[in-house]
Order: sequence, then C-alpha cells, then structure tokens
Amino acid sequence: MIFELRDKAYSCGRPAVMAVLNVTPDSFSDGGRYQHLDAALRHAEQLIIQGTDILDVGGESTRPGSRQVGIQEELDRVIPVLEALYLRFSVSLSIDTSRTEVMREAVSQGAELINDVNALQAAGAVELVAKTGVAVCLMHKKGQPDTMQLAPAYRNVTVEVKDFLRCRLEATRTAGIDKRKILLDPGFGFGKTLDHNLQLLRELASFDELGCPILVGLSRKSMLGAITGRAVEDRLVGSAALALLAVQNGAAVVRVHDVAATQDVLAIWRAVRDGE
Ligand code: 8Y7
Repeated sequence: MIFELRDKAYSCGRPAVMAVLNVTPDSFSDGGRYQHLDAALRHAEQLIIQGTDILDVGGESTRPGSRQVGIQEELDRVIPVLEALYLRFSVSLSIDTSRTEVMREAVSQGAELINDVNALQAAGAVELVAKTGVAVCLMHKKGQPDTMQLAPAYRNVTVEVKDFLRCRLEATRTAGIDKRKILLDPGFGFGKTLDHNLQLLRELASFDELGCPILVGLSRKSMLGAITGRAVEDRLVGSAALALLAVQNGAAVVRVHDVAATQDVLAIWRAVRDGE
C-alpha cells in the first residue's frame, strides 16, 4: 500500500513524518497583522530542516474541547501561511480543515493533502476532492470536538472505527476518488477513552484490511498524560515511544510536533530492521 505525494512515495516500510504547524490568531496589538505569519514561517523552516515530509497547517478549530472559529477567521489564519510556504519551501503541504471552502482555497494555494478530522462529511467536500485530485486523510471521530470526550462508548472500538472508515472510503469510491490518494486514521483521542486508544494502537495492524495506508496522530496527546502523568510540554519521550509503536504496527504516516526526535526513532527502527 503506497501513498504518493508529488514525486515521493510513502508506505509502512518507508513512513512519512507529518509535522503539525498550528497557526495562531493575529495579535491586534503592536505586532501588526504579519506577526503570526512570520512566526509560522520560522517554525515551518525549523520543522523542514529537521526532516518534515508533509507540513500540516491548521487554524486550531479541531482540538478536543475546542470551539469552532468562524470560516473567515479560519481562512485569514491559514491561507496567507500556505501561500507563503508554497513560495518558499518545497515540502508537501497539508491543510487541516473540515470546511469545503477552506479546502478549496487551500488547494488553490498549493495544498496537496486535505487532513479532515470529519472525513469529508461537509457538503461538497467529497466532490471537491474528486474534482481537484488532491490527496485526503479520512479520520474517525465520535461526537463533536466540544463534547466528544464526555463519555465515549463503543461495543468494540476497533470494529466500529473500521466500519466508519469503510463507509467513508465507499463514499469516496462512489465519487471517483483514486484509492491511492487516500490515508485512513483511527483518530486517537477523538471521542475515545485511554482504553479505546490503547486497543486501537494494539490492533493497528488489522487496519490493513481496509486497503489504504494508515496515518496516526499520537504526539503529546492526553493518553500520554494519563499513562505518564506528564504535562503536555513534557511528553517528548512518550510521543517518540508511541511513534515507534505506530510504525512497528504498520503506520505509513506519523503526525507529530517533534520532528527531529521522530526522525531519530525512524532511523533506529530502520537500522534494526535492515542492518547497517
Ligand atoms: C489528529 C489530527 C489532530 C489526528 C489527524 C492534536 C488535526 C489534536 N489530531 N489529524 N488533528 N489525526 N489526521 O493533539 O490524530 O494534534 S488535532
């Protein structure tokens, strides 16, 4: 199962590192409206130097517990950043959004991948992806970001998540989207308890049966807080350990905050697998 972006091919044997680039809102005070753009570009450059394959640009509307920002606000945050990144760097760009209009603008500014935690369920989203030919990550979540962690319950989380992804995959197939353009993601932390997350990670290899490469986002998530008791800024070691377990269990893309540490983990994993 190979996933192609531009001239590069990724798979569970050659995983990609997707780096999180959160775009914070503009400061209305002294800094002026380009402050966040400057900060985002500097952060992006560091992530690229450390070995980012795909840069995932997000306007912070999808975190667990978060409230939605307005569509114009989301556009104002992410579109200028994508435009500037596309001009300056050759890294593959991903847009983290669930809104069709944001997807459309992002693709016109060079985004090659749509990372949709809502799995293209917005009106017109499947059609937009079909028409533009961009790649997409379909993620499972149960409930909505502001309430999904209240009391998530499943009969069998792995079975239900796979059923949902199979269903969304079928919607993309009906619209004529090439299967080679699709990543699937169990959506760690999105309407899941610690036990649900641990079961999904343990059983990750079984997602192979869906026939698409798997993306996982585990970096700094609250499951690490629950296991180690550490605050979000102290979860580097835990995140690296989870990235290793994810690639060991067949992930083709890992979405992370700490690219250098993740590349070290992948180098060690490859060395043990292949010898020097
Ligand atoms: C994920 C994600 C987030 C994830 C994919 C965080 C946007 C929360 N998590 N997208 N986004 N998979 N595909 O902690 O797990 O980064 S936001």
